Amino acid sequence: SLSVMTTLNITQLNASAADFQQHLKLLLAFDEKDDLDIQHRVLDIIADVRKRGDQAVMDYTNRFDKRNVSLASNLELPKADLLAAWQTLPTDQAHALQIAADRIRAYAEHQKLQPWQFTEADGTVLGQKITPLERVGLYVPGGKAAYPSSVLMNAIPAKVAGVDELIMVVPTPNGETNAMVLAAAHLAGVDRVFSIGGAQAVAALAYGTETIPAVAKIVGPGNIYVATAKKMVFGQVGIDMIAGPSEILIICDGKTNPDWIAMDLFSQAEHDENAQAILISDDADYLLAVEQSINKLLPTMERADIIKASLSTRGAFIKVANLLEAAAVANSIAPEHLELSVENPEALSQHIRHAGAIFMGRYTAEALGDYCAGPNHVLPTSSTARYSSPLGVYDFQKRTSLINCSAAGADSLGKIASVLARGESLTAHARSAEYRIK
Ligand code: HSO
Ligand code: ZN
Repeated sequence: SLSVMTTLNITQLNASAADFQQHLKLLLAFDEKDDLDIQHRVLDIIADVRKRGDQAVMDYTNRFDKRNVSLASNLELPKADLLAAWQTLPTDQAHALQIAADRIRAYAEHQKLQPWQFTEADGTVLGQKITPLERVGLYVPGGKAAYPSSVLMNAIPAKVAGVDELIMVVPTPNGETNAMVLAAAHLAGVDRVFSIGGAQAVAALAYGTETIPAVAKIVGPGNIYVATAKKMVFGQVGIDMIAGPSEILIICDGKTNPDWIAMDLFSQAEHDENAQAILISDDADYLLAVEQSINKLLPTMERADIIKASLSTRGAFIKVANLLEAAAVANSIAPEHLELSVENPEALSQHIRHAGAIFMGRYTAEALGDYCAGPNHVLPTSSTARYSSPLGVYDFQKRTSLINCSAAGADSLGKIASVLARGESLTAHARSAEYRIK
């Protein structure tokens, strides 16, 4: 059959147009289907796992993953399988995983929250104690979107935080495991792996079954069933952010090789039809040059269909008057990834307030951050960078307040507390404080 690659139509916006903000809003709008049907199914699965435990998990696993498990202990992958996966990995892959893991770990070490305390004049000591979470669950999707890099990015910060037991769940449809995912789990120090997935895995981790231990927090990406289940068990356990489709925003001053920028846009567009890749420049001719690069390079891409769908529905080129205006537009987008492909990225970054990660300068391809630069690739999407941060060691650490009153402190603070407690008509509070007044 004759297939002709038609040229791509990318939305073109001009930041000085009167209706720019309106258009931008439409461009960013993304409705994750709020499917009531899915919610009901997930709710049923969670209730069933709570009620029937292992048997429910086995039933769903056999049904959805086409398995034939009749003994709950068979849901666990032996640790030897992880070691074997690591030992039989092709050497170039093993080497690359090892370097990536080392760099992710070294970066994470810098993120560790430290305990602190200070002493007041009367001897009262106030402080904050830091404790790792005891047990954490890591969801890893099965099939195509099973990224070994995501195993490293989620597991390593947890282990650096000092989490006692890290439990991975990964669906193995038809019993097929992904060697590189298991090797990454071995490298990252995952403690136990269960070959289960979907809402049933999330429910099992949240509430525990006879075989699967309950965890304090569940992290990791998943499909709509997994995301829905995570939202539903939130409160019973902690969860990480719910990741939306990948996003990249590039600000370029028109002096980077347009092929590089086209490929950087592709790199996130290839994740998903709903991924969002946007280019901002103060140079209209440059935007045209990148468009030409896109049309030249697109037919060479393995995932051309996904890239095309993403760029034509959610991609955009935005012309700005200058780089300051570019920074303002970037802040209103609050992208997951922001490339500053400009002469002086330091100066421009001073004007950036909202972004999950900033990639500075012409050499810093966002893809390096996805794998091995060191910082986490689990980042806030869908403008949530306005209020949230990359996944990090701090997400696996808890803070506990410490108060140690001296006798003098109990005296002076007791008088204050007494007044406030009586103002709230809480007499036991008042008297408890008053007993300790000299
Ligand atoms: N860019 C993705 C992470 C990833 N990329 C994994 C490649 N593999 C997060 O937005
Ligand atoms: Zn990526």
